[in-house]
Formats: sequence, structure tokens, C-alpha cells
Amino acid sequence: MILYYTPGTCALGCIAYLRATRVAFSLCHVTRDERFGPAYRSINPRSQVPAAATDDGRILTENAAILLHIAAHAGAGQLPSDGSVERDALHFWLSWLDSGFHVAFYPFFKPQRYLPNEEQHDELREASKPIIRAAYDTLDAHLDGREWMLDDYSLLDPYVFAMTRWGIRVLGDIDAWPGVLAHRERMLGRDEIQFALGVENGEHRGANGAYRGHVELTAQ
Ligand SMILES: N[C@@H](CCC(=O)N[C@@H](CS)C(=O)NCC(=O)O)C(=O)O
Repeated sequence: MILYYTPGTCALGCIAYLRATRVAFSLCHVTRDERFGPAYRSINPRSQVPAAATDDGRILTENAAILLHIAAHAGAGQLPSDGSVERDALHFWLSWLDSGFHVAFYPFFKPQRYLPNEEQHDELREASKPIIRAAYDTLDAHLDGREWMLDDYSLLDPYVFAMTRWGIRVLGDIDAWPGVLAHRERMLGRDEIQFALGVENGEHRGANGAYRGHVELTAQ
């Protein structure tokens, strides 16, 4: 798989999960400007990351689809069994992390999508904060007293880590949510998160184990 990412984004979760599962992968760094150019638009016409080119030549977009694809190719034990309570919980959180948590940040990060008048953007950013706080409340209530999002570590944990960092930038800190903070601390101690953060900082350009290094951005 080739995983397309931009530093600072939710794509960090897919990089970390690839590393954790040892599925063979390459990475392609896509700058914010390149996301709107013809090469990346041929990969994801919506200009969003993450995107993935699968080993059988397909393009996948959306965190949920990519994370589940990685899990399915990583061998047994990555997903709770079909029909189990844990599997339902996985589906719930995957869906909510995208439609609830992630979406709460859009007015803050992308106010121009909602209001063309730049003078109104600061007001919209302020208005988004209670919605972002409510999303942290939901996550924190779940993580209170838990080690991982499910009973065992799963694809949800790196995905949560990738997005919960945004609150530090938007709200100044996320100290009001001890369950989220403790989860972040646990994740920071893991190799795959250190690897993914290093990638974002320009480290790990060469191949190493199941990681095959970086590739250039080319139209697909
Ligand atoms: N629902 C999509 C959301 C992806 C998304 O919004 N990615 C952000 C980065 S965290 C992005 O590319 N934003 C740029 C944009 O929307 O223009 C998914 O789960 O992959």
C-alpha cells in the first residue's frame, strides 16, 4: 500500500496503524498545496488526506475504509469477531470519530467553507469551540478508566491520537479531559506513534522492515 499523508492531519493515525500491524507500506508526503494540484486530485478528487493506493491497484479514501483495509490485510486478531458487542462498538466509534469528532473541527480549520466573508471567520472559530468541547466530553466519558478505545488496542487508538492533538492548538490545552490525556500519554509511549510523529518531522525517509520508504507524488 502507498499511504498519502500531510503532516499534522488525521492521516497520522493510518501511518501509525500501518507501522503497528507490520503490513507492507510506502508513504507519499503531500503538501497542503499539492493536495489541490492535478496529481493528487487524480488520487482523491476531494483533495483530502489520507488516501491509499492498495496493492491490487485501487484507490481508497476515508480513514475508516483505509484503517479497516489495513486490519483485514494484517492477519487474524486485528478486529473483534463479526456480530460481537466489541465489533458493534468499533463501528460506532469509527463512525462517530469521523461524523462527530472530526467534523466538529471543520468550522475552526476551514471557516471559508461556511462563510465567504473573512471578517466573520474569527466569530465562527469561537462558535465552534463549544462543539469541539462537547466532542471531547463524549470521548473522555468513554475513556475514563479505560486503557484503550475497545477492550484491547485497536485501529481506533492511533486514529483517536491523531485527532485529539488538535484540541491543544484550538483550545490551548486539553487538561479538562483526563481520560483523553491519559490515552495520549499511553500512545506516546508506543513505537508506532513515535515512528509516525518522526515521519511528520521529516525522519524515516529510508526503508525499514515492512516500511518501504517514501515515493514521489505521481498521478494514478
Ligand atoms: N472523512 C474524511 C475526512 C478527511 C479530512 O478531512 N482530512 C483532512 C485532514 S485531517 C483534510 O484533508 N482536509 C483538507 C480539506 O478538507 O480540504 C476521512 O475520514 O478521511
